[in-house]
Amino acid sequence: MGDKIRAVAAYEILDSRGNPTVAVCVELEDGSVGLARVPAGASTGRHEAVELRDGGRRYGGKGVRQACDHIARIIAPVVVGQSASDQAGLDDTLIGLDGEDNKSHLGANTLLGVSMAVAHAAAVSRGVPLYRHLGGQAARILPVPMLNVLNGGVHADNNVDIQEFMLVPWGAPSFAEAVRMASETFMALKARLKAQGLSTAVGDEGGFAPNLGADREGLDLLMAAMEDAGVKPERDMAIALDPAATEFYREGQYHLGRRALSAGQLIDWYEELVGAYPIVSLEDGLAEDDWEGWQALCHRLGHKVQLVGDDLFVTNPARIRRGLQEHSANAVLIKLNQIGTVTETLAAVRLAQQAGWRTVISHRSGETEDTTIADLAVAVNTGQIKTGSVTRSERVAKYNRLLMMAADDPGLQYAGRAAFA
Ligand code: 2PG
Ligand code: MG
Repeated sequence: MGDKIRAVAAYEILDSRGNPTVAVCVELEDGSVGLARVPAGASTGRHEAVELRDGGRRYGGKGVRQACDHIARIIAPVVVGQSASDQAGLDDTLIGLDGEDNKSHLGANTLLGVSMAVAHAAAVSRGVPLYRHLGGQAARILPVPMLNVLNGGVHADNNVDIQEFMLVPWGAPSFAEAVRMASETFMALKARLKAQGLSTAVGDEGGFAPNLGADREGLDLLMAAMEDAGVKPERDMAIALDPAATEFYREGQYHLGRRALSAGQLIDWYEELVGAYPIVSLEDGLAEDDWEGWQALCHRLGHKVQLVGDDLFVTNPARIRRGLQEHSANAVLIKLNQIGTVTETLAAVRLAQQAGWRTVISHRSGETEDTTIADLAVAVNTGQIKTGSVTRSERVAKYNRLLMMAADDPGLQYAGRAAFA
C-alpha cells in the first residue's frame, strides 16, 4: 500500500508571537507529503494536555528541541511503515508511546504535530481536500466566523479585562459575504478609534487593543462600527465575548477593573450585557474550576445565549461528560492542542454534538500559517469557527482557506443563523 509512512521530520519553527513551536513533515511511500504546525495558547487552561518546553535560557525556556528529538528518536521509528489512512490507529500508537493521561511524557505539542501531519499526508495520498478526508461526504457546512476585533486580557497590553470582543456575521448569505461584512466593520472600527484618539495598534489575535474607560465601551464601539459600515446589528451581525474569566479569578472572586465580584454578581453583569447588546455567545464567562458557578450561569442565561466552555472543558471528553451531567454549559470550544491528537479531537466534537451541544473550532493566540482548523470545522460541520481578526496572516490564513473551499466546492453551505439555533 502506498499510504504507508516512509519518513517523519520535525522542525523547531516560530509562532506568531516569536516563540518556538513544532512543525512536522510526514512523507508516505507514494510520495505524498503532509505538513503541520502546532499552535500555542497564552490563556491556557490548567487542565489542558501538557505542552513540552525545553526550559533553560534558550528562547526563555520555550524551545522545542526536545519535542523534535522525541519525534525523531521515539515516534518516527515506530510509526514508519504504519498506514496514514488509519488515523485512529496512528493516534492510538502516539497515545500509547506517551503513556500519560495529560501527554506529559512526550508532550501534546509533540504528538499533535505528527497526528496532524499524517492526516494531511493521507488526504494528499487520496487526492481529496483535508476536510473531505476527515469528514467524508457528510462534510458540508461552512462555519460562521467569530472575528476577534478588540483584544484585551492577556492578549494585549491595555486595561481591558475581557479578552475577546468578536463580530459574528451570522446574517450573511455566504461565507465570502460574512468575511466582507466583518472586514468592512473592522475598517469602520479603526476609523472610530482614530477619531476618538484611541490606539489602532493590534493585539495577539489581530484585533485592536486600545485602552478603554470600561469594558462596556468595547461593546459600544462594536455597535457603532457596525452602523458606520452599514451592517445591521443583530439582523446581519451579532457579538460574541470571551472574557477568559480564569485569568481574572483569584481566591473565589472575579477581579474586573477595581471591582471584586462573586460568580453571582458577575452573572448579573453578563445578564445586563446580554439584555443590552446582541450577544449570541459567551465563552469562559467563569473560571475553569468554578463548576458551581457555571451551573448557575447556565441556569440563568443558557436559554438566551450560547455558553461555551474553553478552559472549563479543554476539549477533554471526561470534562465534557461532567459538564453534560451538571448542565454547566451548552457549547464546547474545540482546540486540537488542548487534547493532543486529531482522533481525540474528533471524539470530543462528536460527544458534544450527540448531546445536542454546539461546538466551536478555535485557533490559539499563538498561531502559524497552518490551516488545519479551517478544514476541521467543515469536516465535522461545527457551523462555527473563531480564528482571530481580519488582519495578521496567521489569522487570515484560516479565513482564506475557507474562502477558497467555498469557491471550489459549491456543495458547501454557509451555516448562518442556524449554527446558533
Ligand atoms: C482562547 C484562546 C484563543 P489562548 O482563550 O479562547 O482565542 O486564547 O490560545 O491564549 O488560550
Ligand atoms: Mg477562550
